[in-house]
Amino acid sequence: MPLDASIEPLTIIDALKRSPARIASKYFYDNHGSELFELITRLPEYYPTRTELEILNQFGEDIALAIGQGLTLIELGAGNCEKSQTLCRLIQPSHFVAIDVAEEFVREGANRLRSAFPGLITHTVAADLAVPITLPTGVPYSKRVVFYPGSSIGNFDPADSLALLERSHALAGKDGALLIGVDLVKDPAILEAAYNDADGVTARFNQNILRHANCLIGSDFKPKHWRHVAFFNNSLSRIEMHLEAKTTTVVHWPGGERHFASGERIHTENSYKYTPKILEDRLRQAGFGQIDVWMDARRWFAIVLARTC
Ligand code: AVI
Repeated sequence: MPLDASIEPLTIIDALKRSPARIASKYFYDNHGSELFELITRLPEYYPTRTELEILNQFGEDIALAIGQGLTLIELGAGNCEKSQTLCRLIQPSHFVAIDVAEEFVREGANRLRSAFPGLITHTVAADLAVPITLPTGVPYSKRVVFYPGSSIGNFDPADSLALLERSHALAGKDGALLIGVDLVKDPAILEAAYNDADGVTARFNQNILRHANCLIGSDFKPKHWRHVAFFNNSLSRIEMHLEAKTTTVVHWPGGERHFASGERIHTENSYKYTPKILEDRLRQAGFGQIDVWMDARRWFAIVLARTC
């Protein structure tokens, strides 16, 4: 299988050699992984996507009033730009900037948004959120709202999430804001069900990372030989996803190999669950000022508007 030259195979291999082994969660999202994630968002057990939309629909007018109109909307990890459609209807931005690693995917999404909102000036930026982002010339400097929906902040460890919030603060500029969706701490049974759906879609999503690794580093993982494991780690307030070897197995790649004992795990994802207080503290640490919070009636999810000054 051809190796992807834009990925550094060594980074993946180094992480695989560690104990416990890791594969970074960004490698979930090849084409098939992105399709599986779309399916996850529609599962009955996976409440975050629909709860966030519910909050946007219920409090849309209040949110729009707090944000204002005619500004520049910048969506992080925009994907197909679907979430921005609802927001654009509410706040009628003059400019829209879609940022995502998947350039083609995001360009199609931005095109769809332009057709739905004639007059909207759109820009796309292919960038990894883990590093500082430069916006194209032509994006206004003032009245910027950075939009980061879907609780994707949960997939960053505390230090990295702070760094991302600081970068969002810089991106929003002096008179800007961040509008962010965050999944909240709740009954572990509800959390664990969301990552262990009855149809096994999340299990396939998790196993697919091995197929993607095979493409990227030329390894010979057999996804069926790995069991999906997901549980809530209460002390770290996060869902952890792992892949557990069903039997003793050896995985090879060009120039190396790794032995896994039966039951040994590869850690593939953390999904941190916040309390409103922890989120607020982190936003303040990143430099944000006034904070407004909207939640659903069950207090399962929050949409937060944090102003830069
Ligand atoms: C993208 N991210 C917010 C999802 C989450 O819930 O952490 C990824 C996911 N992993 C398993 N299911 C969904």
